[in-house]
Amino acid sequence: MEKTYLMVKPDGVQRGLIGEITARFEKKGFRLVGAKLMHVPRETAEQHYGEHKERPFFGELVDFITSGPVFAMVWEGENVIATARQMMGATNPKDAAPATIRGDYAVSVGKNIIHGSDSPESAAREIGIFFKEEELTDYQKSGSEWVY
Ligand code: FUP
Repeated sequence: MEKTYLMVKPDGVQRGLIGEITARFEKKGFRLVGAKLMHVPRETAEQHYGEHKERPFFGELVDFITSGPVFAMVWEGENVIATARQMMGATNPKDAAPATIRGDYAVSVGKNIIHGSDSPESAAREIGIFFKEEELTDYQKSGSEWVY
């Protein structure tokens, strides 16, 4: 079963959106297998956003993600990587469709509420950056045969 890394960014935590955001993925039928509220160390943020190192916004991006606690999560389910990206909406909230998380709650690209892995490779990499194996829980939801 596929797993993805999702993270409510500091703006989402400050605005009290953890419950709203996690509720969407729960109701969709995905399974939360790991979660923690944490301050991201600067080195971890630089590693996480390593692909953007040369971009002009890299410094601001790292400053932002380390500016307050984030809610780090691992979700599991069929096609969860791509489906979570659809549920999040476009990176720039001005292009994000209504009924997506960014479409409903965000205005600017610098503060776009949520991060989600964009491929199986980045999901594996990001889960490894933020979680130890023993922090992930393997369990079945009762009645899950009706969802998957
Ligand atoms: P996403 O995968 O949707 O998080 O988007 P990217 O990996 O392309 O970008 C990572 C983060 O960099 C975004 F969430 C916001 C920030 N960003 C900017 O601040 N300015 C930009 O022009 C592009 C991205």
